[in-house]
Amino acid sequence: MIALYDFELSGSCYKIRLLMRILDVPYKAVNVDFVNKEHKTEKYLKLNPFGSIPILEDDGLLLRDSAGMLVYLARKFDKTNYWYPDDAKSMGLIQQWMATGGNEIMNSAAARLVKILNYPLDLDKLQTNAKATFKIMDAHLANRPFLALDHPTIADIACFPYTAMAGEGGIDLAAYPNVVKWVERMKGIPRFIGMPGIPAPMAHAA
Ligand SMILES: N[C@@H](CCC(=O)N[C@@H](CS)C(=O)NCC(=O)O)C(=O)O
Repeated sequence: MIALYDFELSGSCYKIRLLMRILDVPYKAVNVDFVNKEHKTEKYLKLNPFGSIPILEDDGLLLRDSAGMLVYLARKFDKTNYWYPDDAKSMGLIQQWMATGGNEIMNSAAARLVKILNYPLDLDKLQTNAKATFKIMDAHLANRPFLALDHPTIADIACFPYTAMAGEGGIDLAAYPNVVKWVERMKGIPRFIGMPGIPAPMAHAA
């Protein structure tokens, strides 16, 4: 069975929990004591020398990056190819937003770490960079429902958590109304689950 090295408050881990829930993939969660830096211990650095979570283990395969995991899970378990269609155009569009989710939007993740775990990082700079990204996303979402295609894909999942939780990093999403609507649209996905900081709508609450 798949093992996900997981921490409840991690938006990166949540990306994987969300897709596995949507695709109904059974897995075992292994809780990592992130606050006490268990992911930096020898045991975990053997699994992921980059010292981050999530880590996913499936049948001898080890994956250490959420984008790689989303691709792997969608390709392996989504028989309809809905979440990661395999034509060239869709893949290009999806990959570029997956990269945004792993790069620019992580400014929002880091701002949140400063606010909730006192990480010694430049909050002002992180917030400024995150806001610049949300401004671009807001313009992009003005005339389309989802980031890459006309339906949700793994690109939306990659960008979702740290956008939805921007407020926890001191960034007010109200300035980006199309982003706010997209966040709500994401919450309407069948089988959607939330996490602390991203409440699921009542209809989906387990
Ligand atoms: N590229 C990685 C990065 C994930 C990431 O940044 N994870 C955070 C937790 S949400 C982490 O483990 N950071 C290491 C640390 O802060 O010590 C991915 O997307 O999986």
